[in-house]
Amino acid sequence: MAPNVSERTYIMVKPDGVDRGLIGEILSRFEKRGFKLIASKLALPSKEHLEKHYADLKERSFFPDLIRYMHSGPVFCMVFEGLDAVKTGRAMLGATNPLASAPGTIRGDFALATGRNICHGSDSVENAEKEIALWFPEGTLQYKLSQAAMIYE
Ligand code: RTP
Repeated sequence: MAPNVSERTYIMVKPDGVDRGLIGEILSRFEKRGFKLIASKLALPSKEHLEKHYADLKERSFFPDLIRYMHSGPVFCMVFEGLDAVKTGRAMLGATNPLASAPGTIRGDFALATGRNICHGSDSVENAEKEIALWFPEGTLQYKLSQAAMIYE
């Protein structure tokens, strides 16, 4: 079976990452890895929008703090496409708690605390599709990278 090079993942630089000037660094890591950027924007989401994004966590004790943190400034929203985009994206982010994140991962290089872990990445293909629909109701782009043959066999 041909590999699925069209898998999509939703990656979001959180307010602390935007404030610390890490948008370019994070975007660049995904670009350099070979992923194709098919949507991006800076956004100031409402609390209601963030509650939808994190709906699975609404019973957790940290939920109010999480929404407050995510609502403290702009976020930078991206959709990347490529082979195993979800799993590889999570590996590039590192663990939820930066203490458990290996150096070389985004959180392992730039974060210290779980509640300020600078970047979000979808945790399953199903959630990626839901998150892309929530953050990019206008849709994503379709185009070919001229270097695709140098990234995939
Ligand atoms: P994310 O959704 O932001 O990519 O993070 P994740 O999958 O690695 O972790 P998840 O369990 O979905 O938690 C979402 C975000 O909530 C904050 N959090 N705080 N204080 C705590 O114990 C705690 N646990 C999670 C983090 O910002 C985490 O990324």
